[in-house]
Amino acid sequence: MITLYGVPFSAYCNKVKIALIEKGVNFQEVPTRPSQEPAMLEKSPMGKIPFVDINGHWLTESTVILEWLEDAYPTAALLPPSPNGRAHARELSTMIDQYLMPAAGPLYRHRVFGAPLDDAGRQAARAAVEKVLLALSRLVKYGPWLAGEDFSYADISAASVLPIVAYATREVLDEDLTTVLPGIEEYLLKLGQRPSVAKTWADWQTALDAWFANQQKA
Ligand SMILES: N[C@@H](CCC(=O)N[C@@H](CS)C(=O)NCC(=O)O)C(=O)O
Repeated sequence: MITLYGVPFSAYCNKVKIALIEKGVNFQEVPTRPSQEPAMLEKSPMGKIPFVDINGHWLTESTVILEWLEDAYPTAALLPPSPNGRAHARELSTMIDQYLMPAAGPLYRHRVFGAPLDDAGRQAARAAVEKVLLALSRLVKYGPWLAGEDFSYADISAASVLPIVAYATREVLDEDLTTVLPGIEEYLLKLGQRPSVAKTWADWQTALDAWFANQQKA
C-alpha cells in the first residue's frame, strides 16, 4: 500500500495521483499541507508536498515518485518506448512543472489563498505564463497525446497544471491564457476522458468548492 500525502490544490500532488491511478496501484491519500514542522521534515525534508510512504520508504518530489512508479510498475508504461520519445515526454513535463506552474503560482495563490498581488505582479505573472505557453506551443505535436502516440508524463503534467493555469488566468486576468495553445480544447476533452484525470479534476473542483464555502462561513 502506498500513502500519498498532499492536497488536491497542488498540481504536483495531482501528478502523483494520476500516475498511481494509471498504474492501478493500491493507494490512500492523507490530506497534508506543506510545513516546516520537525515531524513533517522527517518525512519531507524540504517541507513540501507531495510525499509518499511506500511501505515505510519515504519519497519526495513528484517526478522522482513517477520515476519510482515507472520502475516498480513498468506495465501501463507512462513513457514512450524510444529514447527520443522518452526524452521528449520528459522535456515537456519538465517545462510544464518547472516553468509553467511556477509562472502561474502567484495568480493561483492570490485567487485561492488571497496572497497579495499588485498590478506589477499581475503583469509579471502574465508575461511569464505567456512566455512558457508560447514555448510549449512550439514543441507540442498532438499525436494524439502531448509527446506523441503514448499517454505519458507530459500528459500527466499537462492534466495537473493546465486547468490551474486556465482557472487562475481566467479569474485573475479575465482571460484564459491557455487558449493560445493550439488544439487545447480538444486535447482537454481527451484528457478528461481518462478515469485517472477525471477523478483528479473532480477532487480538485470539490476541494476548491469546499475551500470557498468555508471562507464564506468564516
Ligand atoms: N518539485 C516539487 C515541487 C513541490 C511543491 O512545490 N509543492 C508545493 C505545493 S504545490 C509546496 O509544498 N510548497 C511549499 C513550500 O515550497 O514550502 C515536486 O515536484 O514535488
